[in-house]
Order: sequence, then C-alpha cells, then structure tokens
Amino acid sequence: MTITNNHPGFGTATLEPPVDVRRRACSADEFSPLREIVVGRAAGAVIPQASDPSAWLTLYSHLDAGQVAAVDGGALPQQVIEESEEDLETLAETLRGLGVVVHRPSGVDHAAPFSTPHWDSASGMYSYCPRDLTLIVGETIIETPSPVRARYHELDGLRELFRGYLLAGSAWISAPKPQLRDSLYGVGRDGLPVLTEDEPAFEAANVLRCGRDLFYQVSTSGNEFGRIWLESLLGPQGYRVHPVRDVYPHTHLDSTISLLRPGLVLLNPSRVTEDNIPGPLRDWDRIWCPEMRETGVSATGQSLSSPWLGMNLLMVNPELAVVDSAQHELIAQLERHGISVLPHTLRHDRALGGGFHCVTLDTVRDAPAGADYFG
Ligand code: DAV
Repeated sequence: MTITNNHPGFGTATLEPPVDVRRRACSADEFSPLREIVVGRAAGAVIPQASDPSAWLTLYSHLDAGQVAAVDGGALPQQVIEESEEDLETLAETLRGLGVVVHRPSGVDHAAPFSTPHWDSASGMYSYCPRDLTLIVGETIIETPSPVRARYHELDGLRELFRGYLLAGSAWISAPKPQLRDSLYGVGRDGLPVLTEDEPAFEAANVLRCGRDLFYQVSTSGNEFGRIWLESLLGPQGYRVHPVRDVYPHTHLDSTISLLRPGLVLLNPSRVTEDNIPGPLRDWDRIWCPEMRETGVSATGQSLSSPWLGMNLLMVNPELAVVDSAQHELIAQLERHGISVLPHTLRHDRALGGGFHCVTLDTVRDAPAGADYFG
C-alpha cells in the first residue's frame, strides 16, 4: 500500500512499507509453517547494572541483595559480540535457505543513558531477543509493558519493520506505557526480588500462543495486572488467556513449555508436574525434556539463564525444529516423535539469556488465526 500526504506547505510525503514487507504480520501459534521472522542482533549489547531494581528482578531474580551486589553489568567482550553475531547470521542464512523472509533489528545505541521523571537508566540492553517485548497475536502486533527499565526504548530497533506491517494492513498497538516506579519492585520474605501489582507489567516471552488459547506465565517478568490487561484486550476477540502460576517464578515461559505441534508439547521436568501442568495441555502427548547437557556460560562468567535454555527451540513447521546442537538427547527424542532437527549453536546463549525461541520473533506463519486446538 502506498499512501501520499499532499498537505499544502509540507511538500509530499509518501508512506511505503520497506521493500521486504509485502504482507501483514500474521502469527498465531508457535509451530505453523514459518514465512517471516525477525532474528536478533548482538551488536551493541549492554548488560544493565544489577543495582537497578528492575534489572535485579528480571536478570538475577535467583540472587539475594548480597549476591547481586557482586554482579557487574556493562558492555560485553567484543569476542562475545562477534561470535554471537556470527551464530545469528548462520541461523538467518539457514532460515533464508528454507524460503523464510528474515528481518533484522536496525541499529540502536543501547549504551546511551536515559531517564524519565521517576528514574534514570545507565543504559539500554540489547536487540538480541526480539521475542521478549513484542507479542504477535494473529494480525495484531502488541508492544508489551516490560518491567525492565533498561528495555524502555528497545523496540526502536523494530520500529521501521512495524511501521511497514502497519502500512501492509496489520494492527500495531502498545500496552499502557508503564511508569516503572520503585514501588513496582519489592523484596520477598526469602530475600529475593518480586514484581508487585502496581501497574500492568509483562514481557511477551511470558506468553505462548496456540490459536485461540494463550498461556501467560505469572513470574518476575509478568504480573497478574499484566494478564488482566491482556485478557481485557483479547478476551472480547474470542481468545482465552490461561494463567500459568507456580510453575517457574523467574521470567519467561519458553524454557519450561515448548509447543511442538497440535497435540504435542515439550515439558521441563524440573518445573512442570502432573499437578501444575496447565489444564488445556493435560490431554496433549508430552515429551519430558531429557537432562540438558551443560554448555557453560562462556567468556563473561555470568549467566542470564538456566541450563534449560537448551529446550528453548524454534519450530520452523510442525515437523522441523532448530535446536541447540549440544542437546543430543533432546534431539533424539524429537526425532522419535517425527520432528526433524536443524542443529545450530548460539555460543553465548546463556551469557546473553537467549536460545533460538528468544532470539527470534516469528511475524508470519501460515496458520488460521483463532484456530481452536483444544475445542
Ligand atoms: O530457564 O533461565 C530463560 C528464558 C529465556 N527467555 C531460564 C529462563
């Protein structure tokens, strides 16, 4: 679609999507055949200072105040950035080779400090995990209200792309801008940080999509208020938002549950039990994820994620997955269930806190929006 604005005195402005945006965003689940995707970038990544309560809460929520005081943020070693860029480009090449249109975030200066009337942030964070902050539900692009202060401007890197999808016919909305005041961050009796219910706050990676049904994990990166907001938006459109509580308290859902295809789910046996498995998934066949092969946390000596990042896989279609090449047992299990695997590596996945699901954002999949997989 080309739109021309001929306002007198302002010359002519033509609104056109970027050349690689030819259709609207449309992505309704985690497994239908992939057509377009964003692959993240490591360049410019900065780890937020843990002295910020929102960074403590979402990056180091397993550490108490004493332990987190010893953690350093800041720019990552150049080698980590370069090797991660190589690995992401290899992933992008593989996907292109399968006919998938690959978008990349544009450059953002994540090192720049910024502030609001309520707080200062010493830096931004990164464009490594496009999954984290944008939730695509059918043809609607939803910018989610991350509780992390350093991530406030992160979606600048996807703005050009979303502008293109809007011109191509997608809806593009943002949740109420969170204020992220100090009162959003508390400390529990165990000395670990908690997200309060001050305002709606959640990250897109707290959510898994499955047609008409969405699973929303209540955790340090998503509160009940955020779930209520999402439900207020999607409920009237016929979606069901299922809360996932008491399964995993730290951040995202995608190293705990992976939806592989209709009727088949991969579950993290250290977190999911017969008692807490989300109701709609009870009738699905399960693969209990085998023990992860420990891949280490690389040059930084610090980790933003658990070893279970190995189950953070990307489904290309219901018969094909991109999986960490080190996870031989998981790969064998998937193959036994008829899923072929493209083994890939992200050498610094744990240092940067993102596996193949995290470092991608599937913007177009061939799936009927609103399909009912549980009806
Ligand atoms: O298991 O450490 C990682 C989630 C990444 N999106 C974990 C959570």
